[in-house]
Amino acid sequence: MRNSLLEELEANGYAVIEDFLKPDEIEQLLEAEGAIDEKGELKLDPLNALNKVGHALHTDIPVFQNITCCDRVREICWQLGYKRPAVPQSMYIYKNAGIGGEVIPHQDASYLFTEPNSTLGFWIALQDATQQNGCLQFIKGSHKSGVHRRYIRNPDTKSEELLVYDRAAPIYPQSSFTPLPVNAGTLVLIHGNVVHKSDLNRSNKSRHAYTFHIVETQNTKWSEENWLQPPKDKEFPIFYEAE
Ligand SMILES: O=C(O)CCC(=O)C(=O)O
Repeated sequence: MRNSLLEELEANGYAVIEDFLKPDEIEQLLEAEGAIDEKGELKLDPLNALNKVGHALHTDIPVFQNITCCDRVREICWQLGYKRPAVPQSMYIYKNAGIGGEVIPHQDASYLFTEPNSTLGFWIALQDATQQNGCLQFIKGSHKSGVHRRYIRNPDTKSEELLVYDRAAPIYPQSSFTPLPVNAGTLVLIHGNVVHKSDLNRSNKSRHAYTFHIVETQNTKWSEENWLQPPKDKEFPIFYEAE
């Protein structure tokens, strides 16, 4: 692992670690979601296939739990200075061939807000992610511009809308995004404030990914306005503690 990880993350708002997963680990995660056959083809009718599955794979499914709390993840937490990170959520994103939906431009901290900001996404490609099948795209350096809007529990408790944005969606020009094609097994670290998105998958190749987030718990407050809250009187699972 490189010493420049923190520098890369601080400069761009994301950092790339190739070959983070070994081929047999990729296979285990692909098989655990059961939607593709041994040739890598989708087993289901694409129209019935899922878009994503969440948010407790890291606690409820052993193969995902093993990757989420593996030594390589702990090493990254250590390198980036996390003291006692928790994992509030995880997701398997399918982005299936021909139908995989667009993920609109957003900052993860809009949804998983802490004070001070500590949200970090771990996004792992389980299949090659290309410009054709909807790889991630980033506005480099946008993590330096604060959190642009938040998705919160509606303070108007009489409203039928339980969750609302506190501001309108900002407009980000397409020309400001840099596509990030990566091979299967690559880990992309995503700063909580960096603006990113992914386009529709119009190609004939699916683009599966496993992603989870960490947040610091030491001297850091998880917002009570976040849509996601830990079970009553419990913390989100802690997978690493600095000595
Ligand atoms: O996998 C994707 O296409 C988008 C993932 C993403 O934006 C996220 O995990 O925050």
